[in-house]
Amino acid sequence: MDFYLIKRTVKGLLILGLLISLNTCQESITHTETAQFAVEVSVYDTSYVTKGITQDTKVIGANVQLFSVNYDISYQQWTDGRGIAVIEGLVPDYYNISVQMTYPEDTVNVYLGFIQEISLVGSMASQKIQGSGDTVSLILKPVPRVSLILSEIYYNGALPPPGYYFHDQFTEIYNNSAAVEYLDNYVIGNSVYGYRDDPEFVHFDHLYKFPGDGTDYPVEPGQIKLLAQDAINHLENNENSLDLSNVDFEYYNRLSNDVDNPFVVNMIQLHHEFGIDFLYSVKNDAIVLSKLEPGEVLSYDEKGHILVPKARVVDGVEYKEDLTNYEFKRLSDDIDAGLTGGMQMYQGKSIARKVFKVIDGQNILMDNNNSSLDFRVQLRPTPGSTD
Ligand SMILES: [Ca+2]
Ligand SMILES: [Ca+2]
Ligand SMILES: [Ca+2]
Ligand SMILES: [Ca+2]
Repeated sequence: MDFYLIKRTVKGLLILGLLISLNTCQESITHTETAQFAVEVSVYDTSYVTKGITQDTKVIGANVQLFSVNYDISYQQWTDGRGIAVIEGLVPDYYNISVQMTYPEDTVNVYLGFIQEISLVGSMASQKIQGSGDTVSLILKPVPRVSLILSEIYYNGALPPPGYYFHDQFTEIYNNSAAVEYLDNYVIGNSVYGYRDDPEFVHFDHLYKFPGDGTDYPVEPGQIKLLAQDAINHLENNENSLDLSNVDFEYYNRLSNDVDNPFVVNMIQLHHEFGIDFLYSVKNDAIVLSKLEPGEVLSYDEKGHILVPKARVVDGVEYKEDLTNYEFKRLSDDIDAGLTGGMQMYQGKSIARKVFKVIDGQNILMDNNNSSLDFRVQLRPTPGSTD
């Protein structure tokens, strides 16, 4: 079976080239393993889905991706009839592994009796793979379909001049479903580091709520709502920035001298621990969208961070400057099993979801709860568009 190398960046090639030449030079001195090897990744699904379709737990045709932690190389392969992906050309390293499987609507309908596409995902972080004797097994879990998702986040800050301009951050919220959904009762915040293993709650140091009494702020299928840190024309402050004066919502911190565009609806402040505004980190952060019950009262942890029950989380995205740094992730795998970003601050870039497919003219965006798979970096932000 063919082996696919999907993304071998120039940097990866250079490093690999360097490694090979170093190893060649040092052959007479050291005896480090220079040979590349293959590893077998076995993929299982113990849920009703695969058992119902194939009468077995092994998953055939799953997409397996390995990301080398130290060498910036990624590999891709599909599982064969045994539910095993044989991935060749590895070098000893730690690997982040992501697996994704989609059963199309018609398959689900034939075998399970309802019309719905089902996606299964699984992941492992920093798995040590040293040689062909190592084996890897992964169990997949179905991804629940949600309607509203974070489709683009521009957190990175504008290119100079002037330097260090970060007031132009924005967030896109997209209706990825075929039904109207209302932003009323939704909250958005940034998750604090250190609580990834809390099974019950996500801990936030900032949390803001969309206004409305239940049906005041509809989002049509395929429609985007834009939320700015400040809804002004930032081009007046930085020539490489954006005009965000016509967005739908803005963060407004009533405790500071934050700007307030009277024509743009303010988000309601539920919790604000520090800063003049709700500023996303320009390097590392985790943004989470949740839907509260009407009138729901939230509690706090012992450090004063506000708590949202994990059962209310609708979508979450974690980004880091260093994409190999899984060890210090904030979000648990069920919210975001991956990491996106990987860029230096103040580059004027954004992260945006990839288009999975188009149905009746509507972009359906990728949401496997794994931002390593679902997101791409955009050289220029595209507020208001998912293309
Ligand atoms: Ca603001
Ligand atoms: Ca306003
Ligand atoms: Ca998601
Ligand atoms: Ca966009």
